[in-house]
Amino acid sequence: MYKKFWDEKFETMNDDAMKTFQLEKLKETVKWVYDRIPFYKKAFDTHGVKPSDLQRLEDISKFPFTMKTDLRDNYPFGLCAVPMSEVVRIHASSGTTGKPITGPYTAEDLDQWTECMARGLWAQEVRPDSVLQNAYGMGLFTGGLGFLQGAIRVGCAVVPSGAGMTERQIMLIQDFGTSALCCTPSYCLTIIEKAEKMGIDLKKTSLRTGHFGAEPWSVEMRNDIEGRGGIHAYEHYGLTELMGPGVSFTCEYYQIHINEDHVYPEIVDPGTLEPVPEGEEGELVFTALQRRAMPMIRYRTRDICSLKKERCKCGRTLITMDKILGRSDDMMIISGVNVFPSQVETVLMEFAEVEPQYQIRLSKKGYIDHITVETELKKHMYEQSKENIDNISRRISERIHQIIGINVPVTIVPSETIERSIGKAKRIIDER
Ligand code: DLL
Repeated sequence: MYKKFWDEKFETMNDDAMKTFQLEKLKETVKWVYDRIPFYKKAFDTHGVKPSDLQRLEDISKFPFTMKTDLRDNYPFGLCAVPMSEVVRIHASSGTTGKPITGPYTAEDLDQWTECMARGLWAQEVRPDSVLQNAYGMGLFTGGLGFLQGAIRVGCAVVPSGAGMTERQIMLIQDFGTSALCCTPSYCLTIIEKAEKMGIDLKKTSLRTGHFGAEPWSVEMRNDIEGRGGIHAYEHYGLTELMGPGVSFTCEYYQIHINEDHVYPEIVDPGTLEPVPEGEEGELVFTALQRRAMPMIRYRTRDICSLKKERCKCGRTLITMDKILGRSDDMMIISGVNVFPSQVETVLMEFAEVEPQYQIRLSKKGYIDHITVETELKKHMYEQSKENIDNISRRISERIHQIIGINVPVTIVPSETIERSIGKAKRIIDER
């Protein structure tokens, strides 16, 4: 019999003990950065706070935020607290503009990250007898090596297939008896679609679990993946600035548990930057509790979600977060309404005729911003009369209006014209 939890002590720690642990680590961390990183010393001094001002957990709100721009301004290693001789790995996120965000790790940081990954994978049924196919991009991206390390620590058989070469992924699933597939949800859809085209039913393979993350995806998308892939679709969340994946993970009840002994979460109002009451939506902010190379203090993730401290049936006491609605950078304001691509996805996925592939195109007509949603139909549906197709796009448009409250034309594009993703799907095409 395998143990139920990877790290029972922390995963089931009671609230008071966790708070005491977090306070101790927070105190250490703010002192660590203040003493070692000129950026933080200046930021704290300008803000009029000292490490000794942190006496209770709530005192963290006295400290200044750290932003992506701070990382850019201090690129590549200005926020690194240790000499390069103590750094053993450097990851980076590609970033859409300018220089990447760097993520240096000491040996101890790597070990803790690995523990966080093993903890998540263990919660998700991965065991020494599992065959885990890791189709996250290997390289600077934290997804590939993060999952690799965690899986090695669990002791399962790892197939480091990397992202892409989809037919080969399917061959490996069949030939190697893959039971666990790790990739982005959009890449899993690409794999499922390809398998269906090849006449292979993934439900009849040894595949049992998916370990998805790195991009927003709706519950409806998850249901689609589970139904067509015959798997339980688990989730991971994280970001390069904090460690990569490993910040949080779902249990069997789809609750996203945060490794709160490693990262201290807060939700703030993105406008006022004041903390919001528990359960309310806002921007997720994290402070690293145990990192040495590049510990972030109150890092503004730009991810919109909420936190819940409820008893979970799985027995873990780790605080949970809701599914990420989207990044505030991806939020569109349409006729005064705030809209995230994931909300459009939720509506699209209500329609059985629609392929789970879409793009939101933003363009300019004169001075006016114009938005269209482009999606595909299931192949046999697309082969119908133009009238039927127009009818479907009108119905989707009406439903978007009903649910989200915005008027958006929906264009049905020919099958397979939307580029299939092998990593993070690009949902917004901004032509303005
Ligand atoms: O995407 C780390 C990761 C790899 C997480 C593999 C999970 C699995 P970055 O490239 O730095 O790191 O991108 C981080 O991706 O701020 C979110 O906006 C988004 N993101 C990550 N996981 C999820 C998720 C990795 N489960 C950014 N749901 C984050 C929604 C996610 N968004």
